[in-house]
Amino acid sequence: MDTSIGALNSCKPPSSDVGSPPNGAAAAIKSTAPAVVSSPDATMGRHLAHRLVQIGVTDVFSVPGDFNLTLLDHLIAEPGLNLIGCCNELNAGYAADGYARARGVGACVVTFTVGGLSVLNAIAGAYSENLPVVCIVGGPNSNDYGTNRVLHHTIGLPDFSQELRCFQTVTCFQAVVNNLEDAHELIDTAISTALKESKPVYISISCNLPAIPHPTFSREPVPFALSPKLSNQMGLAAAVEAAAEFLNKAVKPVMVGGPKLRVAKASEAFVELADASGYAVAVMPSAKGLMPEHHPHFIGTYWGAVSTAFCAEIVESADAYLFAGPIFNDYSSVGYSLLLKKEKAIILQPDRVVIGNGPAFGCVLMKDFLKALSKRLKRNTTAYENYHRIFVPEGHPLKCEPNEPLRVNVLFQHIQGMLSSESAVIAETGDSWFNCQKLKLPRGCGYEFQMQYGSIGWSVGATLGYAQAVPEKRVIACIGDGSFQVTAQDVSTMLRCGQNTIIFLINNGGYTIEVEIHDGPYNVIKNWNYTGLVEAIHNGEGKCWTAKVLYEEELIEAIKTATGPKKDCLCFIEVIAHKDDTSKELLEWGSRVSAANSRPPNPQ
Ligand SMILES: Cc1ncc(C[n+]2csc(CCOP(=O)(O)OP(=O)(O)O)c2C)c(N)n1
Ligand SMILES: [Mg+2]
Repeated sequence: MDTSIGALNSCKPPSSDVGSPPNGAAAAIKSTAPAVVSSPDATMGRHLAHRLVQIGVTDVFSVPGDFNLTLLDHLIAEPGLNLIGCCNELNAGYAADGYARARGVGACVVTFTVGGLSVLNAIAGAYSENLPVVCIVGGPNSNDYGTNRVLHHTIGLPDFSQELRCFQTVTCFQAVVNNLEDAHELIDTAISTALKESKPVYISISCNLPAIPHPTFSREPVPFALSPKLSNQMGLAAAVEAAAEFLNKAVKPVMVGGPKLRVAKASEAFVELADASGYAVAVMPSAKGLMPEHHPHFIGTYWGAVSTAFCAEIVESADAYLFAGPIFNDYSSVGYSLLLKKEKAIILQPDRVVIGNGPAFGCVLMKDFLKALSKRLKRNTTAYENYHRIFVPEGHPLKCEPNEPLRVNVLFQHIQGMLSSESAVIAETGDSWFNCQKLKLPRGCGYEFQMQYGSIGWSVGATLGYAQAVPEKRVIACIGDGSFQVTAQDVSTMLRCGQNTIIFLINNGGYTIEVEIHDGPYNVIKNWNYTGLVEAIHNGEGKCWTAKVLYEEELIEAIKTATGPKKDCLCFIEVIAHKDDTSKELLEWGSRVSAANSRPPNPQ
C-alpha cells in the first residue's frame, strides 16, 4: 500500500449534531417536572442526574467509593435513572462505551484516583472510537484543594492533579468541580462538549458538594440546543465539483466505508450515494455494521489480503475509490500491505475531503458532501458487475463427523444462523475479530467491536452496556478465553440486570491471535472451568444457563435451548476448540502484522 494514505487521517474532533436524547427522555422530563426547583432540591447532584436523563442516559454504570457516595444518592433519587453497580471500574467504563454505541451517549461514575485510574483504559478506548462517554469521578472535599494534605486513594503525595493529568490525554474536556459558583457552567460545558465532539469527558465532583442547594440549580436544566456544524457552502460546492469530475471519468469506481462514518453520522448519506451511483460498495473491517450488508451492491469487507472473497480484487483493481471515514492503521492495513494508490483515492473525513494527490477541502461535512455528490455522479455499475461476474460463493464448512471435535468454522456457521434484526453481535479482540467479520449481517442486526484500541476484555463490559441500552435486541457476544479472563466478573452484573445475552466463550487454551503474530510460552493460559465460574457467579440468583460443548451436535442442542426454553436467561456456552483451529484470515494477517512489527531499524 501507499503508506502515505494512512497519514491523511484527520485527528480533528468530529462534528456532530447530537444533543437531544434518542428516546424522548427530555420530553419526559419537561412534561413531568416543573421548571422551578424547590430550594432544598436545587442541588448539583440533582442537576447532573437530570441532565444525564435529558441527553438519553437512563443507565449509569458505577462503582461506589467514599468520594462519590453523596453524588450516587442523587443519581438513585432520579426517577428516570438506573444506577448499575459494576464489579470494577474498567468494566463500568466499557459498559458506558457499549451503551454509548447503542444510545449515542453513555456515563459512568467512579471514585477518586483508585477508581479513576482503573477506568482510564476504558475511557481511552472510547476516545479512540469517538464515543461520547461522560466519566464522572467523586473527588476530594472542596476545602482540601490548595492545601498540602495527603489524601487516601492517592499515591501519598499532596497532589490532587494526578488523576486529572491522566484524563487530559483521553478526554476532550475536563471539569474539576470544587466550588458551587461555577459548577453549573462546568458540568453543562463538559456534557455538551462530549456530545458536540463525540468524545469522552471527565468531570470530577468534590464529595461535599452534590447535596448543597445553590441558586444556579433553581430551575430545571433547559435542554441543550447544540448548534450544528455547518459546511462551508463554497468549499462544499468546490469539493463536489472536483470529486464528480474525478469519479465521472473513472471506468470502474468503488466506494469503501470506514469507521468514522459513525461519528460523521453519514451512514445514510453513504447509502444514498451507493444507490445513486451504482458503485460497488465495501466496508473496512472496523466499519462493519455501519453499512447495510443486504445492499444490492455490497461486495464485502475490504481488508487487503484478508478481505472477504473477491472484494480486495475489485477494490484494488478499481481506477478510483472513495473512502468515507477510513482509519488506516497497522492492523486495518494488514501490516501496511494494502495495494492502494493515493492518486486513485478520494478520502473523506468527517469534515474534510482530499482528492487524489490533488486538492483538499476543509469545513466540508461528510454527510453534506455525500448527499450533494449523489446528485452529480454518472451511474456506473461496472465494478459491481465485474464482482458479480467473478464471484463464486464461498464453500460452507463441512458438517463435523459425529465424533469429530467441533471446528471454529462450523461454530460460526451456526452463529450465522442465529442472526436477525433482533440480534446484535459483539466481537472481542482475538480470532473472534476475523470469524465475526465473516458473518453476514441481516437487515437491522447490530455489530460492534473495538478495532482501533483493541483492548482485550472490552467485550464483557461493552456487552453489559449495549444490552442495557437496547433491551429489545438479543446480544450474541463472541469472546476468547484469554479476553474473558480479564473482565469476567461483570457477567454478575448482566445477571443482576436480568439480561438474556448469549455468550459464546471460545476456549482454545490461549492467546491464539498472538500465537499467529509471534509465538512463545506466554501465549498459553491457565485453563479455567468457565461454565463452573459462571455458575459460581450465578450462585442461584438471576436467570442463567450454561453449557460446555465439544461436538457439533452438542452445539446445535445448546443453541436450540438458548433460543428456546432458555431465551429469557443469560446463556453462556463454552465452546472447546483446538488451539490451532483459527480462521484462515488470522493466519495471513498474523504473518503480515508480524512482518510489520519486526521491520529492522532504518540505517542511521
Ligand atoms: C488489555 C490488553 N492486553 C493485551 C493485549 C494483547 N492481546 C491482543 S489479543 C490477545 C489474546 C486474546 O486471546 P483470546 O481472547 O483467547 O482470543 P483468541 O485469539 O485465542 O481467539 C492479547 C493478549 C491487548 N490487546 N489488550
Ligand atoms: Mg483464546
